[in-house]
Amino acid sequence: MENTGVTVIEHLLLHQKQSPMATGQFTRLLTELIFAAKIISREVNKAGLVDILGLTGDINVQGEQVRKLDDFANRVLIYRMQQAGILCAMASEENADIIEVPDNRPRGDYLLVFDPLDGSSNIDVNVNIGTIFSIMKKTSDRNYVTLEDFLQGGSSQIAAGYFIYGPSTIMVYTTGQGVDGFTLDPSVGEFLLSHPSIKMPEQGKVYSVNESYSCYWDEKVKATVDYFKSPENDRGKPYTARYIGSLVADFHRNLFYGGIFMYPADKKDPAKPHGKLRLLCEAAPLAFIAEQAGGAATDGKGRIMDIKPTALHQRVPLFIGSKKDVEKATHIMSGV
Ligand code: AHM
Ligand code: MG
Repeated sequence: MENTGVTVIEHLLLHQKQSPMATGQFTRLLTELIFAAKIISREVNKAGLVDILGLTGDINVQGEQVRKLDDFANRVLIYRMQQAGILCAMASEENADIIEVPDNRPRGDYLLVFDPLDGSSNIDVNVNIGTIFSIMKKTSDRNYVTLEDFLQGGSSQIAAGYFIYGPSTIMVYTTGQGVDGFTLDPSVGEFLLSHPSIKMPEQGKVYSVNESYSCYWDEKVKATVDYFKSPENDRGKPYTARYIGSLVADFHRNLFYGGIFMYPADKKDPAKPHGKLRLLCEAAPLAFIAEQAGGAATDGKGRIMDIKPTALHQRVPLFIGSKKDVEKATHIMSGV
């Protein structure tokens, strides 16, 4: 008989069984999230066929134009997750403030932060995009949620992951016990375990950075990028440049092939004094995955996972990927 594989739900239930304290709430949360991602995946797959490409005409909290698919993904996630009865509140890259679960819906203790459609400038040209998520628990015993509840360091994450909508739709996630990847089999509508216990190569061959901003970089960033391009680096030959402009896709490639993704601060660009990427919905969840896969993530000085956020949409410089490559970048960045 055909080996039909382990579904992500079976995988979750197996882990739930191994944890005597588990109540099933977390499994239910991920089940809802997976369902929302399947809906988004379906819509992404038919994006060229329906009137869903292009801009909505709105500007989001980040000052960027909102694309229709961005908006669709955001609304699906908010709606499904509000109904689930496991969350007390959410935060989305697209919304200025936290999103509370309405009073008439049951609430749980979990907090969900997400980037509904990362890499959205690529939507209209059929390049990989993704949904990034981070799950935390409310630590206060107040019966309401405030911004403060969300300002937890990356190390407090209970789980983190992403869905990448590419030639296949893949889910990668961690709960702090390694990283597993699941591929959506569209014929049965299930995510099947395709990449168990993912390990990132200790050193890679790829560097990913938007080099057109080099005129805005300070000397340390320039020296860091020059290192990866130099034939005199630790590899003895230049790294290969790969930059998709979709963080989730650049990260996913480097997770398997090894390498480093960099989005440094643009010191001279008033729009990006702290880089572009957001700590809570992009850098921290991917840092959790990178570390669990044997990689690393820093802001050029210290671990992303150690940064205590001060604002919901805080941005950070990001150096993430293979351990040796990130260590090298951090070493050069800190001028040691
Ligand atoms: P988004 O979440 O609005 O799509 O923005 C984040 C994206 C990342 O996916 C990507 O790494 C980066 O922005 C690309 O930015 P740039 O075009 O400045 O290189
Ligand atoms: Mg993003």
